[in-house]
Amino acid sequence: MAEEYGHYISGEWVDSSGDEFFDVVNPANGEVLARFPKGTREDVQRALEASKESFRKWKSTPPAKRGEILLRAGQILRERKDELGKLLARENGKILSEARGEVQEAIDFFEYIAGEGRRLLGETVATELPDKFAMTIRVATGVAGLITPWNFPIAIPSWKIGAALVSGCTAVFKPASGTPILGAKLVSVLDEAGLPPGVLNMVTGSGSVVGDEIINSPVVRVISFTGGVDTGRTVYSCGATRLANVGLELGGKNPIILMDDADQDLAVEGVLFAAFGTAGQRCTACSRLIVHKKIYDEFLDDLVEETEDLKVGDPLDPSVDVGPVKGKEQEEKILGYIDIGKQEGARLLCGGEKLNGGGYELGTFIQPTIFEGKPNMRIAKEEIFGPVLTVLEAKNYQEAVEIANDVEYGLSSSIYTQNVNLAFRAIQDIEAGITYINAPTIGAEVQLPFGGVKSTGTGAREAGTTAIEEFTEIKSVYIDYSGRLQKAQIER
Ligand code: TXE
Repeated sequence: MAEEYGHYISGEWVDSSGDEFFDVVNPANGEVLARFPKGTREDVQRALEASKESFRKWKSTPPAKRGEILLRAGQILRERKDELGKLLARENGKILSEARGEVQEAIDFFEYIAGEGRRLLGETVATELPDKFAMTIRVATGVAGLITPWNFPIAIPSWKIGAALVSGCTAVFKPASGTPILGAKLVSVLDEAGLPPGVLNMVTGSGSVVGDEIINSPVVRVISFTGGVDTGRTVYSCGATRLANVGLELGGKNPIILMDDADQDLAVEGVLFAAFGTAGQRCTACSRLIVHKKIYDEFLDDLVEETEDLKVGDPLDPSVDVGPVKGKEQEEKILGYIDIGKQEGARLLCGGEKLNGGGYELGTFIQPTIFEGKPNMRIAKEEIFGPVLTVLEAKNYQEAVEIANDVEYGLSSSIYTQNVNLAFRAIQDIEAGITYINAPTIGAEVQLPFGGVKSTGTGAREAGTTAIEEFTEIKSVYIDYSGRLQKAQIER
């Protein structure tokens, strides 16, 4: 019998006011892993009320104390890494090594952001008037609405929750309905670590009901959202009507540029990992490979051969390289793009089919697919979010960068070259929030800011030294101890 969950409100696991549930399904074999309530607007209001009630006390809790709870939670996650890794592989479909890596990312971030409890740095600033002192301090923004996608069921929630809580915000958290289990596990770990009731609340359910109630609530002062661009636009416009702070982390169409002097053996490994790791379902996945014409044919032969050797199967099987895509909807979307690629004249070099038979029919498995295409094709412009790589030829560096930048997204990017001058030029020229040199487009570390430009986001950066900027406001403070009225800028 699949485990049945409730919502987490005011420190308790409670029933929904409604009586509808949804199943969480293992994409590798259709196994029902758990049942969660389809939250109602009333459930969200209860969670918002709890967040609002606990905000004053939480924001005045010494930040070091707030950080200690996150540190404890990180330790508990460390102790449970094996159990959570296996569960994540079954819930999301990513292979076990990547699932364990994702749990590690949550551990790393909690341990990193806990330290912010002893920073939350401000500045002292010289004033223009005598006997007057000035400084800035960071203050918690307020109740946060945290909405997360299915591709990183514990890491992305940990980024939002960790930064919000250490900043002094309280929160209502809504995980994607495809992967709420690891979100629930993260919440229960924080509960066990001593998080006071009402500080963090979790309501599961649809984006159109639960998500919509959160983003439209006047109680929510900051919304942090990761998901698709279309939904991101909806979230942004709802937040804008209330002038709420909105942080968006959306899609990507991430390029790897391969120059003629690249270390090709290194590059093949990097492309395989970035294009087909997590079955291509990372916002930082490499979905475009731009290859210098001098090495194009030779590299492509090698890449196709290596790709055809990738083993697709059950994520818990240690010999498997690529797991299933996350469910029927994703599978149909990806297969739809493969058809579009064929129709618009791209040359299919390998893959291109759904895997059936031999147990594959129980899940949603797609062969790692490589197209040879042209920059103006839809498969070279639009986010497919699956194991589909489009290869493009460039005659030189200049053309490669022009192709790389000619999409609406700007999240991650990479160039393989031995030429240090070219590497630094690419760092300047490529329009992206992240650039790797001689490494693939995936593999961000939690101590650096994460986010993108153009349609990838709204400027907010998660993780790293900037993580708290999404959840704090700067207050400027002037202390006049002259005992007389002093007027800045005005002649005496
Ligand atoms: O995202 P959605 P999905 C891209 C990727 C993928 C596409 C759709 O291309 O194929 O987005 O994925 C909640 N108000 N990325 O369906 O629909 C929803 O319940 C408030 C890239 O996962 O945007 C879920 O919790 N909330 C991305 C979250 O928003 C709403 C990772 C994301 O759902 C809502 C994931 C609404 N009106 C997908 N509608 C990345 N950058 O990694 C939905 N939601």
